[in-house]
Amino acid sequence: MNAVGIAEIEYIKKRIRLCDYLCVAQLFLQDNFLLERPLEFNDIKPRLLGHWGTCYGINVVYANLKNAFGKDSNFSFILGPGHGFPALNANLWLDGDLEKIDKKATRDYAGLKYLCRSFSWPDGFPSHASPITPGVITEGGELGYALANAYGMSLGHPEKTIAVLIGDGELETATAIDSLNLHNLLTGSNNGKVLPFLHLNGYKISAPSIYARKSQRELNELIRGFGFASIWLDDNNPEEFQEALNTNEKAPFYILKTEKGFGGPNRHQDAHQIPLKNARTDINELAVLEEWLKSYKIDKLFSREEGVLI
Ligand SMILES: Cc1ncc(C[n+]2csc(CCOP(=O)(O)OP(=O)(O)O)c2C)c(N)n1
Ligand SMILES: [Mg+2]
Repeated sequence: MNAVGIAEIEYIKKRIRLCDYLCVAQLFLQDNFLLERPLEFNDIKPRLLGHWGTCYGINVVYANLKNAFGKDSNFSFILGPGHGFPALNANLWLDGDLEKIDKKATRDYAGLKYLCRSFSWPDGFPSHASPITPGVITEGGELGYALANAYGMSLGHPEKTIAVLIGDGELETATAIDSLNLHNLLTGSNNGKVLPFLHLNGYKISAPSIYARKSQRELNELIRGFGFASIWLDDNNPEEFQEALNTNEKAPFYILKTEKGFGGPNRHQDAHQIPLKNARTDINELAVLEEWLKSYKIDKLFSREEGVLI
């Protein structure tokens, strides 16, 4: 990988912003998708069902991996937190991957409307990643197996690189934490490379995660005990992130520390599912939602006439 250019850095930042916007729009909006007029109660879906808190971190990792490995056909990405489906679907839509299997998911305004409106909707997309999602073979929602699956995928495929994103709550499952041992058995010239990413956003649903309660040093030592070298990533610094992906370390274990629900009105333990649950009936919550959506400046990233601008 070459030195990271300014254009790439800008692209990564804009891509994260666009996908964050699309997550909020999927979770809340049934109309007025580009905020072309003031937000009204009727623009809000009658039933709000999905997960916001994990989405930002997924968008950060996806954008950075896409930039670094997007052209490598031997690269795969496994997403542990399948409840972060708005983020996965936003990225798949943006790259035209969703359109390949769903003709309505075009990268224009009609497709954006379809993406947002059909999320968590009768006869539309489910709230979690599912087998109708391109590249997904299992039902999202059951946490714990992502890392084991990544090692399974690497077996007998030395040409492959498999990045896998795991939530900090997910790492508390017996399956996930014990899967850290697999690396001691399975790294060798016959198998591919697995790149684990821990999304340390501090919380699992409404409770603090155990790994976020450890000091940085304790966590580093724990990870080292499993045979990995931990590499900390800054969500706000794509340049550093891209350089970290270029490491010569044989057994990297990436740790991305974010604030759960970053960008939204309430963070941490209140950000897991739907912040602003009463946005369809409470004028104050509606106003906060409108400000939240506006903060991404969607008009700089997408236009009704020209489609994706980044
Ligand atoms: C095996 C399993 N147990 C419980 C749940 C319920 N659950 C859904 S999301 C979640 C919290 C996950 O926390 P974390 O992995 O930290 O993800 P994030 O904070 O990024 O949402 C839990 C416990 C589940 N999906 N799977
Ligand atoms: Mg978490």
